Amino acid sequence: MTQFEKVSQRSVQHSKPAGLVLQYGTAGFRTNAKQLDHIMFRMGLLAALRSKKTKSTIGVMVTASHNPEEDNGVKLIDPMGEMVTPAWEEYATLLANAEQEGLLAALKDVIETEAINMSQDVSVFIGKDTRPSSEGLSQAVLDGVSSLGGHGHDYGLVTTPQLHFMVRCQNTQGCYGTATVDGYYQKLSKAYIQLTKHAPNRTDDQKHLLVDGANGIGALKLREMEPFLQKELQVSLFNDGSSGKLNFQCGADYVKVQQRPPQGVQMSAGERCCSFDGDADRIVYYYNDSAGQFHLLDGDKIATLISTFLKELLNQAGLDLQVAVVQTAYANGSSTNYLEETMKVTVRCVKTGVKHLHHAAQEFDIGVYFEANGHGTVLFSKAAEEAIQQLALDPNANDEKKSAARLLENTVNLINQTVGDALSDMLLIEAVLAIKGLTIQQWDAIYTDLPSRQLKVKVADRRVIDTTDAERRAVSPAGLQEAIDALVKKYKMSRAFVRPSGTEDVVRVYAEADTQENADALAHEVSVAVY
Ligand code: 16G
Ligand code: ZN
Repeated sequence: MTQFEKVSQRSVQHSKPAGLVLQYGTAGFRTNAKQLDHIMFRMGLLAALRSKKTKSTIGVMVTASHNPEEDNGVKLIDPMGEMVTPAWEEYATLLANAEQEGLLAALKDVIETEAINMSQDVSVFIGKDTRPSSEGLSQAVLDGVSSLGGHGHDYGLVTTPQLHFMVRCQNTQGCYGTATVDGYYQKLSKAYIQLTKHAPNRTDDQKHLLVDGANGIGALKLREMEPFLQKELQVSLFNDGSSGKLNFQCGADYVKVQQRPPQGVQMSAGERCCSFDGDADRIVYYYNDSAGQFHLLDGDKIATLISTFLKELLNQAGLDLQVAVVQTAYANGSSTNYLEETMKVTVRCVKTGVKHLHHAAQEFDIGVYFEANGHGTVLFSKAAEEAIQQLALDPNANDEKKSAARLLENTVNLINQTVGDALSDMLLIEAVLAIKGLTIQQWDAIYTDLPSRQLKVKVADRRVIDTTDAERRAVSPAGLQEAIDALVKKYKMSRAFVRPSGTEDVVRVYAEADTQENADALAHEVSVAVY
């Protein structure tokens, strides 16, 4: 049987419902799990082709992140552990939507366009989250890989960032770490323990953190990692999946959108808490003050804490490396202002979606990127990593510089540079707070968020809205931006924008102003203008 006959035969067992059309969206395919079997098989095929093309290991993660438990989805991971390149997102959509009888032709199209050598070996890493549907769907991916004669390595239950990490380890021959879950824990925990040595005399209270695992994979993996941390972090884990439903009234997305603590977490005043999302690539922190008021520390606060820490260390080390922070239009105006005016850090604003932030961050020596929703990481250029390593080993450097360089070195090792990672970000934040001797209240007080409001508006066709300037201005329909400008002028310290969602059939509205009432009113008025 030829390869193509095999694909044809197997694809019948993963047949596509006629007429169903799905897009490889901002973060891969995502919809009700019942509609995804053929997509998974076909993404197995595509991953096999991408592996042949790049002569590298490719990753396929089965997850729908913060979506409800009934949904599922799939993301492809490129050789350096980053998200798959945009041209291949198009092939993904092409393959996904080919009717059953057109699948082989679509496949051959990709092979021809990309001039793929079909005798090349295939290596694909596969992972899945804890959804009940993930098991069957990841089998469908494996089926796709093997019908093109490929070898799929199934990592089973892992977080999305763990799979990204392992793909990078594999393709860099171990330079980045060992491509196993234990290798991941070892690398991160070693760096974390080294960093916390710079914060001696921490009390057990200071080492204590409440974690909301969103009833997902992050909870499982945090339990596994705990022994590696040698009590330098003492976790009380809630929503660990033992009874609650995934992402239901808990998790990072719930906390950020609802601006309230998750269900099922017992927090006392001032206690430091964080929430992961359903595949553990996002994190937000929060606490209740003594008056019972809830305070959220989102991606903007995290980016500020981390970039400040890095900048201080670079100064101490005497290293002339540029730190930049990449944000989206959703970044709170106070954070941008603080970073630019007080920290004198370069700030870049890009379109929503991790791939845009990641890409922009690659342009700097050190690029810190975070979406306000808590997805983010730090990228170090090769030159920056080398400068740090050299200084750490330099026999002529003075102790202060050397010590700063070693801290930077361990920081680099603690960060998952492939993608935002709740476990890695959590350890970094805990280490930074410990080293700087900051409580969560002190961190929160670095700047005060402007009150903001997000709304979504259902319209007949959201694609009539087109934006520019990193989604901060609408270019169509005619007159909309002028209307928004006029509304914004009515309020102090105000800003507002609209953009079509990339994941839902809605238009999103964002507004901020001097008071919560004004932010609410402005958001409401703008949504009326959209409608
Ligand atoms: C996806 C993106 C996230 C973005 C969100 C916006 C990735 C991995 N995830 O979840 O970064 O914030 O979409 O959704 O890129 P929206 O377009 O519906 O507002
Ligand atoms: Zn996620």
